[in-house]
Amino acid sequence: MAQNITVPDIGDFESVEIIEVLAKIGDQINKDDPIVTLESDKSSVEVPSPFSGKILELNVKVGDKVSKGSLLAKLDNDLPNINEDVKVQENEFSVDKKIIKKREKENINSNKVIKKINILSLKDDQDPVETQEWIESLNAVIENDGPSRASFLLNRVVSEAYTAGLVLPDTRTTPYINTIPIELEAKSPGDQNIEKKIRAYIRWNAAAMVVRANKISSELGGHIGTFASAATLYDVGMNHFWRAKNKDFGGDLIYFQGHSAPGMYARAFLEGRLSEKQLDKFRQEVDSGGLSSYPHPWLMPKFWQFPTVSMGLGPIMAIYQARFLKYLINRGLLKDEGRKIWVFIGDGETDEPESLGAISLAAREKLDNLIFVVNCNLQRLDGPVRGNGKIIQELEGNFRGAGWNVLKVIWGSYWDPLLKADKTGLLMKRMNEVVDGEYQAMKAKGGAYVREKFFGKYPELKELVSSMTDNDIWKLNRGGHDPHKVYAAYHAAMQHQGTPTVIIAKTVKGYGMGKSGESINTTHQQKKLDEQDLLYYRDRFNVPLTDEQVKNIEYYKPAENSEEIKYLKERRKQLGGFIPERSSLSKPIKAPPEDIFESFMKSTGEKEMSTTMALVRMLTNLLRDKNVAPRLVPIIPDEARTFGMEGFFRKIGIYAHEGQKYEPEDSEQLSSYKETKSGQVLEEGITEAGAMSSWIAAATAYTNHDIEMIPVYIFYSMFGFQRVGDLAWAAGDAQARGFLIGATAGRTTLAGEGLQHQDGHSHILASMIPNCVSYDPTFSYEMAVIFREGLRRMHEKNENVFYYITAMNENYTHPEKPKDVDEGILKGMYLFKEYKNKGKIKIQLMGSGTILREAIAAAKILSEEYSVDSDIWSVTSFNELRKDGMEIERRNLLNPNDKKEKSYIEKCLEKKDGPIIAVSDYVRSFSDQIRPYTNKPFYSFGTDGFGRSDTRKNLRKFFEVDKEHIVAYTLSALAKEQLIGSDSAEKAFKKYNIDKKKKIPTKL
Ligand SMILES: Cc1ncc(C[n+]2csc(CCOP(=O)(O)OP(=O)(O)O)c2C)c(N)n1
Ligand SMILES: [Mg+2]
Repeated sequence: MAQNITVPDIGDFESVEIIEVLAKIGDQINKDDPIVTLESDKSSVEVPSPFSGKILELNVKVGDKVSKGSLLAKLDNDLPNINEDVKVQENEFSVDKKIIKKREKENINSNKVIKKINILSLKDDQDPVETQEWIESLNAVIENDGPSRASFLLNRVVSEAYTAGLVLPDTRTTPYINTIPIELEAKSPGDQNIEKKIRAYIRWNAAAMVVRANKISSELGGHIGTFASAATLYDVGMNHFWRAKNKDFGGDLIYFQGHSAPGMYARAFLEGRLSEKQLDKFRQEVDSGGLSSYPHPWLMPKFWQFPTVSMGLGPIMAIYQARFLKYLINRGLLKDEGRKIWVFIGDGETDEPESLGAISLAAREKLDNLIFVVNCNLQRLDGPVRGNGKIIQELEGNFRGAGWNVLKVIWGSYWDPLLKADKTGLLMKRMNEVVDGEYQAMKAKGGAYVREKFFGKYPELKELVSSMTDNDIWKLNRGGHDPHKVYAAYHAAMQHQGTPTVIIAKTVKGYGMGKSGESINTTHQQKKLDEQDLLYYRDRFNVPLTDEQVKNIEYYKPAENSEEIKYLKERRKQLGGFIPERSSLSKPIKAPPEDIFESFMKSTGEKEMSTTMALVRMLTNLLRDKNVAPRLVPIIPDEARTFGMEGFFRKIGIYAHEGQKYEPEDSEQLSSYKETKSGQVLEEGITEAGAMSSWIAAATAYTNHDIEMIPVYIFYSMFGFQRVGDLAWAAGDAQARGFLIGATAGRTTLAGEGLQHQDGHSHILASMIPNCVSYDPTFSYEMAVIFREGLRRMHEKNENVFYYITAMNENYTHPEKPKDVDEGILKGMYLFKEYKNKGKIKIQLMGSGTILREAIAAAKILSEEYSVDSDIWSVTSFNELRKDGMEIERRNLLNPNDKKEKSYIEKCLEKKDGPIIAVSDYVRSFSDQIRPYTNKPFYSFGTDGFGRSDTRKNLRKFFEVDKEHIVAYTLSALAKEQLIGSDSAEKAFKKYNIDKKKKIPTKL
């Protein structure tokens, strides 16, 4: 039966142009295959076929204008629905049944094991008997009906109380004790004696490495106190939990706290992965073979995976990493192997907005593959910072409020008997009331002090510890230093499902460092230990070194066949290999055929479009390439519609781990909002830091997941590098591969939005990142050549660079690509047009982005009205030209006897006459960058100063980059060069009403 295919609801648009017809008469098509592409003045979108069948008639051609209801084609759809017949099982890899089963089996059934509630008669209890009755009833419910029923009852009581208007208990925080009761602690299968020894050696070697480096020069710096406080937290993970990447498993991903790096090197030394010589080159990297101060994949590309030391970036990148892992699984690109992402951060680091800024997302997305470990040593750089509060409680409130599973590991096993013996609840009360500043002081001042200040507050508590010596009291340990408690928490975190977990562990900064740096305010800076300190450290952890060896600060490594080394290696073998380790087994993506980009090389004729639209069309075309399509990850933090990307919603779906639970408001429309579990678009919400973190996760998937992805993150250019520049720097370190698109770019191009929106410097910021390749193209063919080359370099040739390309929202016509300009486009400049008929005087006119068009217009005026001819250069990248210029100049200076090499700019300009006039929509320093390599008089004009809202025309006049200013300033520059008299310039200033008294825009 013949079916009509008509234009569906396309929103507010009428009479939109058909720019592509994607089917032919006789084609057999599937439901949802695109028939035509429509383009309005803002976006282009494909129209999918509502049925499958054979095309009988095509009723439209390219250039036709259509509206809702217009007939596009006729289809014979008597045939069976091909789409349904060959329906690919969605996400065939997404669920590995074995793993689910294993997880189910391992999952602690909280209904079975539960501790009964202790009846404590609290001091401030008005009616202890009544309290006892309530608690006994609760215990009876737990015993007879299980904890779920008990929880239900409690929740009911609380909601009834709420309805009755009662003041409810504050449930953000729980008492200041461990979350996991002793009865429910999973026991470590490890040999505690051997593990203790291994930990001691690692501690020693980590400290020795820092001290030895600082013997060479105190400039080198380093940290001892941080790893000293975190050693147990890392050791338990390394010995029992973290599974490495190998041929059978993707590997857990561990974000190490940046300045705990010495501990990781010290372990790698015992594992035989690093030599003594390498340890001795800690922080001495200039000659190769040194160890980087912190985790830097750029510097140690086979070791470190994640750059974490800029505080806050690790946590947010890890959250989006966990989300991206689920994305890959839900899209069927990766198997679900139950991999986990572990993130180590300091309590001080949690003050960074990025650290906690995305924790709600982690809970909302049900990232049960994510485990945070916050090392709360109650200190930052100069001390506690918030000594009057309790960071553990503060964090518990934040994470619980966000919906995380919170496991507090506050007290070590030595406290267990005391807590058990505390029948009055006073000990817990005292634990709750002491603040961090006091807890810190206690660990600096010894057992007698703790007896007096902590237990001494209440006679009952003093009594509780009366049989203990000061030394016993001093030994009362913190949870984060107790391998049993840490093991139990990690075990519980591994089993937990449905939400992310945070383990909040209490430790001592500089643990074991004694007078030299244990829990004192200067611990953080400690990088030198004198002889006495070293001897103390050795004794504290029983490191088998003689006094002499200690004085020489020798490393300690037991023999290969010692039980410690055998144990350590065996543990890692069981867990699949070493961690950290960086590798990539991903396969390159075959670059798409040239014809995908063909249409962008042609003139658009009268038709106007923006480079953003051109790019979006390019992406739409790429979605038709079978190699590229599945790997594209469009990331949008902002208004997709601003960038004309709404066509992607329906076509490839927005990623939503729970699918779509509602019928969208615009469900009738062609570009309706479609959320789906296998969706491809990451529509992030308004979080540039989050979107950038997603981009980094996708851009490093080639190493973290062994799959090459092509992330394309589109944002308002002003909210890119300026906003998240440090993440971009980390992306460079991590060797990200992908596209950053600074859309609505330019200080005079995003006209009405004003000062905070108009970007005139993102390219300068991009130029600072060594492996960022950046372009400011004007025409769609330039955009196409650049994008195609980006795909080839990054994703086919696997070069570790990333691309920053600015795209504009100004609509204009685009010419056909001139001949033989591809190389110039990529190198940064090419001759766009030459005026050589009229004048004797010539200028070299350079322009980029939208302001190139002002230069083109100015060249025409100069030639026609002032007999000044121009060579017009389209400069696609002042940044790339600068890189080349710098390199060639350096080479020439290094080789004064050799024939001088020419930079690309010199080659372009060597046979060209006249001064250079360079213009862009960016600050002058953007084009000024190439000044040293031109050997010609150089005048640059740009948009220095704060932006403001107005029309493009007025803004360009204000910043003096419109065609009139270019003409007048050029004439003045020529006068200065004594090539013409000054009267032409004066006339031009008058003619164009240029107010000479107006202040320079940087002062306005
Ligand atoms: C963005 C940023 N700001 C400042 C620093 C300098 N810095 C290094 S460590 C540190 C203190 C960290 O305290 P915390 O997170 O509690 O770690 P701890 O050493 O106590 O485990 C600071 C401020 C940094 N690395 N990154
Ligand atoms: Mg700290």
